[in-house]
Amino acid sequence: MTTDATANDTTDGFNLLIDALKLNDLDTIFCLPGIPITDLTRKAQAAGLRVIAFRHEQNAGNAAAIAGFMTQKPGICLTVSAPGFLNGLVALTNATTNCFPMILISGSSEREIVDLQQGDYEEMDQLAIARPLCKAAYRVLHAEDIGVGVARAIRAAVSGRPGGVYLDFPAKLFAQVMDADAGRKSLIKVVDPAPRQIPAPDAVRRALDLLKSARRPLILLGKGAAYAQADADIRALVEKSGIPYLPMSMAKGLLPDTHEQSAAAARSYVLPAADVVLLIGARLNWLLSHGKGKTWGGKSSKAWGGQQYIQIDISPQEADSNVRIAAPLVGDIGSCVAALLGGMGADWARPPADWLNAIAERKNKNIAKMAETLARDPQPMNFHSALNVVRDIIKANPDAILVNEGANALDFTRSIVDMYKPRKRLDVGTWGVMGIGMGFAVAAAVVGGHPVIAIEGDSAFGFSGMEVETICRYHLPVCIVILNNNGVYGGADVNPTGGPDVAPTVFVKGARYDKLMEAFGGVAVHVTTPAELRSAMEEAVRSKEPTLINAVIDETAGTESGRITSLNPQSAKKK
Ligand code: OXT
Ligand code: ADP
Ligand code: MG
Repeated sequence: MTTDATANDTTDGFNLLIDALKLNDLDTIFCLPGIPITDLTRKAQAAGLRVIAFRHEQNAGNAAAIAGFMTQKPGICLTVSAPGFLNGLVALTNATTNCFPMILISGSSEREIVDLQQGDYEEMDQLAIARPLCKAAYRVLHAEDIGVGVARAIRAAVSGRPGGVYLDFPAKLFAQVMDADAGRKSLIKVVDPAPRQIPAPDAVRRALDLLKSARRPLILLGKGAAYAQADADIRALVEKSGIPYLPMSMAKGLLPDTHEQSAAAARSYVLPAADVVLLIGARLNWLLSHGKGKTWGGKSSKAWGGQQYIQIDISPQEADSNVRIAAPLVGDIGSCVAALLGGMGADWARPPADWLNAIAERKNKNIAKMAETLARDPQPMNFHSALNVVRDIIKANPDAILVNEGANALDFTRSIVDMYKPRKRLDVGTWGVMGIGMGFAVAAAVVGGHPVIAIEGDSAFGFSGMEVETICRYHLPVCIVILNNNGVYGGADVNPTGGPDVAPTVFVKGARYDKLMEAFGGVAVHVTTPAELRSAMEEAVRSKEPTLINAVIDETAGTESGRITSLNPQSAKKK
């Protein structure tokens, strides 16, 4: 240990940082130790914090980000300097893109040497690099400023639109000693870090007037709605209004997917057909065709764009970012939804029956078609027959948290596996980024308190697969199912030259990912049928043992890029 601050009347940078986190109820650190933060991780553990050490900083960062999403408290990620910092930065930027609150704290080299570019150990001007890639970035140079630095980071992460914050701690800071009493007094317990933002009454009235005028209204729930933890009021708004709703991927389960007002199974019908759309914590970005594009999936390519929008968002700059927003409602979702509910009155008329009937007709047709597909038992197993099992397991265990990444593995899971409770589906988010899997799974198990089921494409898993060791080390109740189709989107591509190299999307055929779990003492299962998958998953959920199931899927069952094939330049040209 490097600190001399053993006397009762002094403290140091290490202890002040730990105390500042504890004072603000930030009790978990996701990290990867090394110079200059190794002692910090030890001391934090000794001080009673939960310290979860990873094998790669990106996974620790992803864990912090999703812990932030699940708890509304900034997740803390701690890394070493330059390379560790850069590894964590992808997760910090992804968190910011997704509006998840997290704080990346990185040790850094000596300012004097970095600024003169004299070649310090892991030299890098980290603050300058982080600043454009996250919501806010601060450096602390003096022990007496640690309290302020942590307080500013917390406020920046969770107030307004949540996001990622970088805190730069030069190595020398940790060992700085100061008077203990002065140190205590320098710390700040942040009061009301994410203040409610009450929408203006005229904005509420405007929104209600527009909603009332709709003939074909639709509510769109985004992951902001899931983050806001206003679950009861959101459900009350949907049910009192009688308006059909569509959940974005991570908003699934905000109301049970089996809810009669869910229009998820008629998605490509309702989006172009709706006349007024109420967006709750969802941006009109690429995932919603920018509010003017075409629906996805290839079959229906009907353009949409004639809608009028009401948009609830905490960011006053979000409205009009893609199309005109007729009624922006700026405020926190809890306050906005409560205000709408309060203004609806007892005489609120439910949407016209012809709209509801038209949706029901499409929805029932799609559900029947899905049931038919799910009932098949092809050899080899395909995405549907495997995910039919996962669907049943989640239905029987609605508290389980589902982590999901891949392309086909992602898209099929989203539409096949119903969610029943809020914030139970964690996935690739706004960027469609691969590599969140094991970081999310670890954090979900640590802060979620329920079994975790990670449904992974074999490519997706590879980005964070080494964290299987972390899952075993902390003995976490995580069941990983690898939908193994031998590659990126599938394994059937061939090298057109006939040369010895396989095609770029193809992996080793018949790879046994279960052996990776075996190496670290977890439960490893190899399955080729739905029945085997079912019994392995049931046992994993029952036993809560770290489990990896290598599920062999027909290598021709997927499509290029899953549901978003049209985003490939080549495919777009072909259309
Ligand atoms: O209405 P229609 O008829 O259209 O039908 C829809 C619904 O109505 C219906 N539905 C239902 N029917 C019946 N019953 C029920 N309950 C029901 N629910 C729905 O089903 C359809 C579909 O519904 P959905 O999904 O709601 O609607 P839709 O139209 O698809 O929604 C549009 C979108 C855009 C909102 C949605 O598709 C979406 O959210 N998509 C996200 C896509 C995404 O993010 N993909 C990940 C990125 S792909 C690519 O980038 C990959 N990479 C490159 C890479 C990345 N990403 N990152 C990094 C760091 N490096 C590289 C890589 C490497 S993916 C990838 C790996 C892939 O290989 P893997 O092995 O991992 O995975 P496999 O593909 O499995 O091999
Ligand atoms: P999705 O991908 O599910 O459509 P997005 O990430 O695009 O969701 O949108 C989330 C939106 O929610 C962001 O615009 C963000 O500003 C907003 N948001 C996040 N938290 C809150 C909150 N507590 N109150 C209001 N808006 C919020
Ligand atoms: Mg695959």
